[in-house]
Amino acid sequence: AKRLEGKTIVVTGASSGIGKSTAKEFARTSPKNLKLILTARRIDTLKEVAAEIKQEVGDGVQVLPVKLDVSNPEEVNSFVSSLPEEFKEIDVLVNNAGLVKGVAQAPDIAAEDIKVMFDTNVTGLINMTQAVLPIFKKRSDGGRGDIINIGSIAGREPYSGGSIYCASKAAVRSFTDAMRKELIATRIRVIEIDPGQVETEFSVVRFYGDKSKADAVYKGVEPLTGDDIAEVVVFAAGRRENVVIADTLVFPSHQAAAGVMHRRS
Ligand code: NDP
Ligand code: 8X3
Repeated sequence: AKRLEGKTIVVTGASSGIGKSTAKEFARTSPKNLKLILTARRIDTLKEVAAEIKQEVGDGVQVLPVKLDVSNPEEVNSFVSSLPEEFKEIDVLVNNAGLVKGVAQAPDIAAEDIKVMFDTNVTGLINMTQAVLPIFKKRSDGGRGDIINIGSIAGREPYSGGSIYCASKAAVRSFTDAMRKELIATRIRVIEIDPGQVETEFSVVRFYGDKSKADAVYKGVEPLTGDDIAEVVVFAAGRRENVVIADTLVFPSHQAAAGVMHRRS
């Protein structure tokens, strides 16, 4: 917790699921002088998350909710310059915002779904990284700071009905691995955390708001929670500076691959 003291942390997609849990876990772990910048499209929900954090850990943590659509390059470009002065020195960027749309297979995948998945999961993550990296690179030793990218088992193991989502997460993985090599002469840590099945709003979004279809995904299984992944994110950020938790795959105990799940009937 001491290592995180005084840090400025950005979490994208902090209005729900893994991102919301991550924001709370940082606040709980290091409630002293932490500066949390919470971003997502739903600003009202972010404000609720900020209030919950304040209520839980008190005023040692400064929380700034910022409305930001990572798929909109103009919004990402103006993100850093529009931050209040005391929040500009970002130390940790958690690129978590992401989504899946549908289970359609080629040639029936809606153009809009393809676009939103790539614009958010890939281009959004890359643009956020490019916006924040100059802040890291100005620091000593060639640069300091953490980029923590939330990938997925889907990026390692493509499955039918998920071709675009899987391709988007494979792109995250390639971008992350290349960047770690590019930044080898710096103290910037490039970290990827790949969850297996986590119960969040993920499946509700996949099924365009159909809660019963989403619930069916988790029927008879025991998925991870957002908090489980949040603990891994905060652990990685809290290591000694020379320790890079470069690449982590996290399953619930009844999952062994993208499509290998033990289901109680
Ligand atoms: P949720 O749907 O619960 O949360 C997704 C978050 O991303 C929301 O806060 C949402 O906020 C935000 N988001 C979506 N689109 C945008 C956008 N254009 N700009 C900014 N924020 C956006 O899902 P999860 O918590 O499960 O997902 C988080 C990450 O984890 C994603 O990258 C997902 O791919 C990954 N993941 C999830 C797994 C799972 O099984 N749940 C497994 C492996 C990886 P808002 O709508 O307010 O913008
Ligand atoms: C989410 C995991 O396998 O449901 O990234 O696509 S999966």
